Amino acid sequence: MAFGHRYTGLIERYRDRLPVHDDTRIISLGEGNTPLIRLNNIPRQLDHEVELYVKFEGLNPTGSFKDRGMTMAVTKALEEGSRAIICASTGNTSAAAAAYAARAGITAFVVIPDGKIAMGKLAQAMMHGSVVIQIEGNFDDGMRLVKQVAAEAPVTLVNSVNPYRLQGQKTAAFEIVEELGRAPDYHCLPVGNAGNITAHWIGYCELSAVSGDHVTEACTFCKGHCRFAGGGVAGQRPKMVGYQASGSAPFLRGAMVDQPDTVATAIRIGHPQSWDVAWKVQKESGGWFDECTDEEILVAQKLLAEQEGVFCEPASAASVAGALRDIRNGRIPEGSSVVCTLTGHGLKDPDTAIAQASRTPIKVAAEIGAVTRAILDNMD
Ligand code: AN7
Repeated sequence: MAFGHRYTGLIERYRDRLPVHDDTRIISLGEGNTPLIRLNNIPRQLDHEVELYVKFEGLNPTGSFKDRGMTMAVTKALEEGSRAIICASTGNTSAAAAAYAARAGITAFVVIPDGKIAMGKLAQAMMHGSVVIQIEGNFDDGMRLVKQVAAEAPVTLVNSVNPYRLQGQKTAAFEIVEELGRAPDYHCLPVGNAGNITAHWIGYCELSAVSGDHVTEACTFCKGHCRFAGGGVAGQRPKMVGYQASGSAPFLRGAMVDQPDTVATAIRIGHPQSWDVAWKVQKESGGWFDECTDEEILVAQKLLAEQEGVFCEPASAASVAGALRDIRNGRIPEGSSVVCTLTGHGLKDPDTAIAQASRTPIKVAAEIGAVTRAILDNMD
């Protein structure tokens, strides 16, 4: 990058492919431009040769991929004259909504399930000054309620049913193709509402399109907002693979789940908002949905933290848990390039991390003999 060039977020970066005007006031916190990290230690232990990357979306300004969508949603809400936004959330959407509303100088109302939200996310929503409404119900109840509110009150709904959200989130696919010089063979993501897997597919489709027209059924979900830029590798798109937590896996059950449950609270969602379009993504891309148990998710989270130095939240680890299983069983063939999206940072949920860490702190006296002993006892 040239001297004097300041990265100012993904709308500026991809302005020609996003629905903004020259005079649009852009609300940004410098989101996007996240690292694509090639895993070294984990693949070495596999019998199968693969090129495995993680796109670490936990390094966005509020610690999750939601910032990509929120910069667009809040920018457009402001442009349309809105003074307040609202969302239901399992935590990360509320953190992003709260931060971008603060930046824009408008009010955020966030509706969250009482108790089932990770501590870091609650801290963010509170600290950014949003109005936090805890309901005695789950995310799906909250979603139903905020849709009703937004239909009546002068507040803009910023859940992923807002088409600008997916427009922002599609830019993650642009970054990946730019870095790899091509689309990966497989792109694996955790799935809750299935907005993000859809957004990525829109991004890949835009890049692979040779002409300026909607080429896929899924893309019609952009509701006319996307601009096909082409310029990518024509026709080359990944197979999209979505992993759900077993206790919250409507795409595996083939029907909505009324009492979703999982340690991965971010994806504790039983009634996905992007249900129909996500099935189209799966069919068009030739990918699949699968599920991971809570245990598999936590094992993968710990593996990434201990062996690669990458700390993601439990929901994010579902992508790697599932990918590793599908690499081992050959569903993802040898020689493939695979990108797993790590959707959120591990610091979001310190309680789950501390509860399962391999080593607990060793308490000793503040004295050299005791400290030395602790070190010698724990040398590998
Ligand atoms: C870390 O914050 O739905 O399939 O309300 O926080 O696009 O829903 C969060 C979702 C994956 C699932 N990983 O993405 C919310 C919310 C993390 C998440 C997902 C979420 P979608």
